[in-house]
Amino acid sequence: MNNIFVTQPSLPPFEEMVEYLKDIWDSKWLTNNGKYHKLFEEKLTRFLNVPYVSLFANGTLALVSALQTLRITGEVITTPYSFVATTHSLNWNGITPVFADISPHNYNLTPKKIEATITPKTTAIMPVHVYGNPCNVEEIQRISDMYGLKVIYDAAHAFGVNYKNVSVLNFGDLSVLSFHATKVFNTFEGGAIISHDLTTKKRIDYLKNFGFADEVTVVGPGINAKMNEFQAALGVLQLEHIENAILKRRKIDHIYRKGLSHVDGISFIEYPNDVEPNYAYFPIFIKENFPVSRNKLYDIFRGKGIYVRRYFYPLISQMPTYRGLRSAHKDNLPVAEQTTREVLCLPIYPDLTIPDVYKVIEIINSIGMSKNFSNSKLKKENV
Ligand code: T4K
Repeated sequence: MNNIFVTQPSLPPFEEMVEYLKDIWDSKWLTNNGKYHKLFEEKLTRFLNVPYVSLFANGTLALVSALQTLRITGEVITTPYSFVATTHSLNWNGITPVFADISPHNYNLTPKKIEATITPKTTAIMPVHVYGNPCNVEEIQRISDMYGLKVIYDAAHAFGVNYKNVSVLNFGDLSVLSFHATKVFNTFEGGAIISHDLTTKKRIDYLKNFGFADEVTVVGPGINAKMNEFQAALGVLQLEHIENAILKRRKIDHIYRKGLSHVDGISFIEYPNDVEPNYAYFPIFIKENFPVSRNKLYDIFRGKGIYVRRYFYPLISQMPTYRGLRSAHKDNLPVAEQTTREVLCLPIYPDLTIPDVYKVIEIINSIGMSKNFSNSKLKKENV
């Protein structure tokens, strides 16, 4: 029995990478803004259609550095419904995270709750485009303008996502990407900060290189967060394949939607018409009228070698490091508390075979099927 994981990295053909490796070996230039770093940064800026990209060793270091870049202090309003790195990046900067609740429609921070959470100590908002589905960027901008707050988007899931025909990375003061192995676009590990003016980009680039502005000038408490030449060369190559990879994800997403739409007690994300998604995840939400609980379904899948995941469970606000915060109290976060109990992310990645997609659908259908519907009918319809 072949195990199926929630995701699997997309990689270019090995032979294509070997040529780049040979070149790096011959040049003996391995890191510190080398030739591939420059090339990847240029190509990525064009591909994403954003003003400036600064490459990073990973997304977490990019988040930590984004906060340093804008000298954020005090309290930052953020979501409990994310990967823990979002809140950790605040903690590493000595900032107090203040959790606000999420929307039951897109699972992102609710602007009204953000506004209600602002105190004199608030300096910024750190929302996450969860599953790559854009936050309510216009409302968040309005709040940021009105209260004089910075906005740093954790856009780790939002590579290539467009909103109203522009990259969602163009909103806020800074956006942070992750190129981790499990992401839509990967460089093994990697990340980036998107900025909107050259002065800010320069400051980011100093900070990720120990704060060096030149050989003798250190402008801040920088860190070593540089992307190396191997990662950058892989990034250049991955860009050639990313559009095809997203198309394959889209096909799987569509099959799941069609195959599960007849099941009572299961809901999934609906993307608004003005969003071009990247199909990074396929979360389903198990409601009370589904015959088994979310955790039971999780166990059933694992028993069959299908390693679905509960992104995001537990909530960050439930973790020992953060649960003592006043804003972490469950009464403050009713939607997040419910969502974390219901979510299950199904496998989705470009090389997932269509028979395996049907296998996943069949397991859910066999438990929850109600309306006279069968998988063979689904296949005949050729969704
Ligand atoms: N902000 C947000 C919103 C994020 O989601 C993340 C990362 C970050 C910030 C931080 O960015 P980075 O610093 O990571 O660049 C995974 C990833 O490790 C993590 O990067 C990601 N979010 C998070 C949502 O998912 P785990 O603990 O679930 O990873 P793991 O190792 O269990 O992998 C999941 C599955 O992927 C495995 O069951 C099999 C498959 N896999 C994984 C790896 C690493 C492979 O097939 N090959 C691989 O190399 O956290």
